[in-house]
Amino acid sequence: MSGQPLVMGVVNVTPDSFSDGGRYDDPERAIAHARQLLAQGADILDVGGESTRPGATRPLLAEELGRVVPVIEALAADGALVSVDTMRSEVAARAIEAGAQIVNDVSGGLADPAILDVVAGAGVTYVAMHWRAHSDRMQQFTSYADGGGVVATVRAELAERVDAIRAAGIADDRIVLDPGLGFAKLPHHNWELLRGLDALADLGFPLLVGASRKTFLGRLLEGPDGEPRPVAEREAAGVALSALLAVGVGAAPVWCLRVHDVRAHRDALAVAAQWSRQNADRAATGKERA
Ligand code: PMM
Repeated sequence: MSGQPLVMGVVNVTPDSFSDGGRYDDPERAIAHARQLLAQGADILDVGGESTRPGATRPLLAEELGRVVPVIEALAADGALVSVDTMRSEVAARAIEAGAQIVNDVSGGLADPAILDVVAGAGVTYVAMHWRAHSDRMQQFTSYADGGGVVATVRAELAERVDAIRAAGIADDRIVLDPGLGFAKLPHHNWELLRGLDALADLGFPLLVGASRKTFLGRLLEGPDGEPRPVAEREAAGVALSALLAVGVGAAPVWCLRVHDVRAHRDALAVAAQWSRQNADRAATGKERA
């Protein structure tokens, strides 16, 4: 592939996020954690104040604002490239004022369509993820049988979002798409999407992938008792996946990986880069590098 994926470090300022719930739920702790991710090589810091784990209930608007705005202000003042992980137009607007340059909307504009106008007006980058319903009921919407399978259906539903995003006036070079791993998906759907990224890349936009610590990895590593591997013990599987995606084994290149442990994923990308360099050298000279 050409170039390495960017690394987006997750900064969840939430008491109940499924991957790191409650560890960074006050702004001071979140800022300290985010600075650590930056020092480990995060290209983007993704600051979110709403947990989207399966079954989660939504915070009040004021709660979400109180969580993310001070964190974004501090990180933007540091000079970091900050994205705000929100589905709310009001939060997106305040986050942009505070210095966010990317709006990461897991609902792709479905939860609050006015978010598209906010993004268009500000001229910032917009990440549109594949989404079907809020987290308290999304796992009721895991049927992809009617649309030709999960890859074709997600592609078609993302294409519809692109139409709405363009209609709101967001420029093509500001749009990023995301398959939405774990959102209204069964474990096998996530694997099919990862193998079918080419079909999504074919829509013509950069891809962001968020696999880090998700349930489908826990299911892959389930124990003999049938219990999924606990969240805190899924990191290595996610790191292996990042290396594969970076090398582009059978799938389209990914523009950005959304991860929790930035250092571990950076290491995976270093291995992938070396691997790709050697392959390129071998192809060019027929020899291996010493
Ligand atoms: N996953 C989560 C939250 N935000 N944003 C994008 N663009 N893509 C994702 O896959 C995504 C996201 C949920 O994971 P977390 O609770 O670990 O943050």
